[in-house]
Amino acid sequence: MSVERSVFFIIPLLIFTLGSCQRIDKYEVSVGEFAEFARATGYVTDAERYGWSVKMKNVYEGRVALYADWHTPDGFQEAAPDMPVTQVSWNDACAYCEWKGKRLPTRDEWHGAANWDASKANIWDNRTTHGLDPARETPSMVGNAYEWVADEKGPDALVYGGGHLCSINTCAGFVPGWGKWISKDSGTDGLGFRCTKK
Ligand SMILES: [Ca+2]
Repeated sequence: MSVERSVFFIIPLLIFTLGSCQRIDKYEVSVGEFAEFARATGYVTDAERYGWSVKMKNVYEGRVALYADWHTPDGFQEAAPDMPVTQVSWNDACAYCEWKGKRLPTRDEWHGAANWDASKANIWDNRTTHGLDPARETPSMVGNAYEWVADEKGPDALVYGGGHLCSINTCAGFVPGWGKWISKDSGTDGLGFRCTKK
């Protein structure tokens, strides 16, 4: 194959690949990144306004935890900057992405990105015992924090993918299409998000 002919085929492939890579942020938003947003804007999250949020016991059960917010997801212990930010509502997630000049991905976009890197995204973490991992140390969209996506329906919005509390028998097992509608102003200690380009 001549050089010209090779370039002709390679360039479109690169454009497609880069475009796919950049579509959705590679990592969940971290506590440190969210802190930067809060400092710059003075933004107050829903959980901070309420003075409480939900701490999950397992994938099915949660309890009210006083003073639980993104600083202290369980109400007591300060979250490390490299951990995925949690105790953020859909409203909070939208505000952060907007500040970054981005937005939440839709369910279809999220699903597409997970499929795009199926070798990583669909591997079950099977690390359900030790809580969340740092945002930049987990290759899996399906594992670690659950994630808000843009889809909304009245007072609710969609939480998509799996999370660290899921096992092979819960959250529809390996299927990255598991989703749950919950109130837009609520959060848990295992629920975060990632943004995508507008
Ligand atoms: Ca995740």
